[in-house]
Amino acid sequence: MPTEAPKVLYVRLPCWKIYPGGVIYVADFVHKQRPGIHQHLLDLALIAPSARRRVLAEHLRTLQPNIVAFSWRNMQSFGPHPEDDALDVVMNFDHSPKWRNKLKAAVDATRILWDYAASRMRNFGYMKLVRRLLPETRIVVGGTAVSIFGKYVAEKCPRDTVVVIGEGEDAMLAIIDGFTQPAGEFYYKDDAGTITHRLRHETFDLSRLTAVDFPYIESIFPHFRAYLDGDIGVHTKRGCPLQCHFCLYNKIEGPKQRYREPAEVAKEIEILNKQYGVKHIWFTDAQFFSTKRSVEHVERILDELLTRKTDITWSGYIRLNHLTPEIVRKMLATGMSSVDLSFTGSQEVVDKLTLGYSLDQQMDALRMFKAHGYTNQKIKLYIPLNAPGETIATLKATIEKIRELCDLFGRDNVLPFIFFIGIQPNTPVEKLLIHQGYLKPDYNPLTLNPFTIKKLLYNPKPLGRLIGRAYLEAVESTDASGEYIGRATMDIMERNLAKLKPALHPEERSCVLVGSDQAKGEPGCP
Ligand code: B12
Ligand code: SF4
Repeated sequence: MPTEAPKVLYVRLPCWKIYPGGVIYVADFVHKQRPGIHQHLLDLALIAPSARRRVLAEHLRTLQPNIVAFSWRNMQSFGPHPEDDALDVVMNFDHSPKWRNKLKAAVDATRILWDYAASRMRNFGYMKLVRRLLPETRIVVGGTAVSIFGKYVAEKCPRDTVVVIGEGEDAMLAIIDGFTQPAGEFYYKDDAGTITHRLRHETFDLSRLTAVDFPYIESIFPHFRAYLDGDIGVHTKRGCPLQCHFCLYNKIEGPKQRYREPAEVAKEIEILNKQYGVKHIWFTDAQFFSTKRSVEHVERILDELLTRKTDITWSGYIRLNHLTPEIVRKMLATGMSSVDLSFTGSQEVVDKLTLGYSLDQQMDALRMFKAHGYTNQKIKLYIPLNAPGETIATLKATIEKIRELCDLFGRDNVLPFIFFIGIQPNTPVEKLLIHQGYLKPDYNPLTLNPFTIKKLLYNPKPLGRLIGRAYLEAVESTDASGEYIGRATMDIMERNLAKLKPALHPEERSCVLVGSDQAKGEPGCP
């Protein structure tokens, strides 16, 4: 490493346009600790695909950085939902009664798979370009994708690369300081290609994350203003002590909740709002409201926002435990624009997925919203449809509860999101499905085998077909009516479930369809 202050080029790897909050927190922290260091942020998400290599090469030649630090957000992005065409493709391939649609889905799937594989190869290609043009430069890779698949990235990246797992502020600072006293968790591939792994021993104190110095960020990130008319991600804490079956956020961020100073969070939002005209904030915490302590922490942030009279709307993933009418009023008064929560209408499924709350209490909290200042905020329900434990009875219970919510908030405001569990590495649900033989113990979560990828989007028989057909019918009908696809899917499912007769063995989840579909020889739920 050189003796003068190193120059750092951050490269945000391509993904759908979304504010690069993670790497901005890292660069801001480094700047505050080592103001003399020259940093620059290049966001490849905003550069036309055909120009990305050229623009990166130009930056490398012009800036001659000593450290090139990549930020990689999504690697295994299959969690299809109605706003992602991969859901249509999987549904058509598996469940369309029309061969033409199945065939088209197979062709589309090949295209999506190619994009998926090619984007991964291109990302490693950018790292290799750095190694070729600047052989002495140290490469660093961080971000949520590598936090999950760090070992894999370490195997594929060039020599002398540090692959940072989880939060990156202290790890990056230690690398910039010469990497003689490393911090954080990382894999390191040395010059000989040997990979070593360091676990995190220290705790990063989140109160060190003071309000981002946006004028500085703008000075190193020419594309900063391109994000200001959309959602800006603001982090208030890290960690989640809960253990929902399908989730690995608690592994990415750790199980212990750590907090930023409420006044600093509010100041960050105030600057974004008043100096940069930002109107919408997404709180990027694993869960914005979760434990009792975290709710108290959020309340302090909301109080600060009220004092500062910010004019924003906001959203974030929330649970509805520990709310009081007072907090609800503050949430709405500070501009909460939607209630985004995991939802199933069956306590049995809540318990099977170890979501750790009472459904009755969740419904009471939603009624509390209605009673204390609710106007027309959207109620977005992320439904883990057909998760392990789902039965016809639980599905009917979910439909019933959605109906209740439509009566409460108005049909147009309730948005059931057709979401399936994406099986993620090292989660309890993955272990369960390996144990049940659904997945092979040595399956590769980053496989390019379309049949395994399809399996990772968990929607098994027999209910899978019922849901799939309802979804496909909803797509056709909503094209014409403009109805929200999730609501239409639930309606069609309700209609089809009403036609079901219990099978001979009611304890099995199988069912027999009576009525029009059966007349066409189409078993609704084989
Ligand atoms: C909030 C969130 C969202 C919000 C984002 C809202 C917004 N406007 O920002 C919404 C709901 C829109 C969303 C959408 C999606 N998301 Co999301 N999301 C998250 C979540 C919960 C937090 C991400 C975040 O912003 N964290 C806060 C910032 C501060 O932290 P960070 O980015 O991780 O950065 C830190 C470290 O990673 C590291 N770091 C980052 N860059 C760098 C660079 C260097 C050099 C270093 C050293 C360190 C470093 O240091 C940072 C600070 O400590 C994560 C899960 C999680 N708990 O992390 C999933 C997550 C990132 N999402 C994921 C996915 C797949 C998606 C979708 C593709 C889902 C879908 N199918 O549509 C979309 C894609 C969106 C897009 N445009 O790319 C995956 C990605 C990983 C993977 N499996 O490949 C995650 C990990 C969830 C999961 N399934 O496990 N998401
Ligand atoms: S789903 Fe939410 S509450 Fe559950 S473990 Fe994940 S982050 Fe925590």
